[in-house]
Amino acid sequence: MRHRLIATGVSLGLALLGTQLLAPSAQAAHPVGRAAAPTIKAKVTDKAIKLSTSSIHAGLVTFKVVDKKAKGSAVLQAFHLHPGYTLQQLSQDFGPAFSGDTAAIARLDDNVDWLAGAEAKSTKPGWFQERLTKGSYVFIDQNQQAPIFTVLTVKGKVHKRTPVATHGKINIFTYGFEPRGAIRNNGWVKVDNRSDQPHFIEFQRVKSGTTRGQVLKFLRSGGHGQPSFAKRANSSFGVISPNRHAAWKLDLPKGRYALMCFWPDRLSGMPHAMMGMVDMVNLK
Ligand SMILES: [Cu+2]
Repeated sequence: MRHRLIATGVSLGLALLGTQLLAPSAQAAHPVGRAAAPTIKAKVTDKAIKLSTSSIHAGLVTFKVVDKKAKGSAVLQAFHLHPGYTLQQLSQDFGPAFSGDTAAIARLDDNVDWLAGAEAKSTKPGWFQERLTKGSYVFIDQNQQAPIFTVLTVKGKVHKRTPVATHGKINIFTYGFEPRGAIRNNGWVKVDNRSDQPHFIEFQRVKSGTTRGQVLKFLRSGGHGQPSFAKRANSSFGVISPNRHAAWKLDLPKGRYALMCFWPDRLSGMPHAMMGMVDMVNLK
């Protein structure tokens, strides 16, 4: 079972020393009828993240993540920095935060709007849909150490666009997930962070009958090696801030999955999963 930590940010500062991303100047919105959300393709290679457009009007946007790396999957992550907090500061806070430094965790939680993301494998793209308002958004690959990022400029007033049809929902609380309705193994699910901290979701397939207790016991024992209950399939949904929601497209085999979050806790410094943020769901 993977314990992926977000290490990318550690090196981000090399590229954007002292840079601060601020909202661009206002631009008049064009009145249009309600349309489907536009799709931005994000191609992740070992050297760059390329978006199919560098600017878009505000509103719902669908992201299609394509993994073109030599090896390993790509986890695209979108975020927006609050004024006064720079990519350099973010990059300096990542390492300590994932080592349990609660002051660094609090800065990551309070100075960044985490706007979800999705994992793409070489064999299948990742998809997520998010409502973006005017501003500058940074995209990184969680699975990459190199200082690679790109920026999307979102302009104008929010256009009303039709959301994707979702099946079921995953509500996120501190510290747990509440899967609702029939979540499909191959389809869109709504994700709603109703808690007071950022979280992400790791889906890990497990053998049928595996219990939450078994998964927790394994994690708390240090999570070494491959547990007997684990199966191969997995996917992850990016970090999402409190009071935000998004949609995520699952493309996994039917079966039983453990849902876990390893974001560091601002009170204890521990990854949330160690504090019990593990739940089970059956995908049909
Ligand atoms: Cu969490």
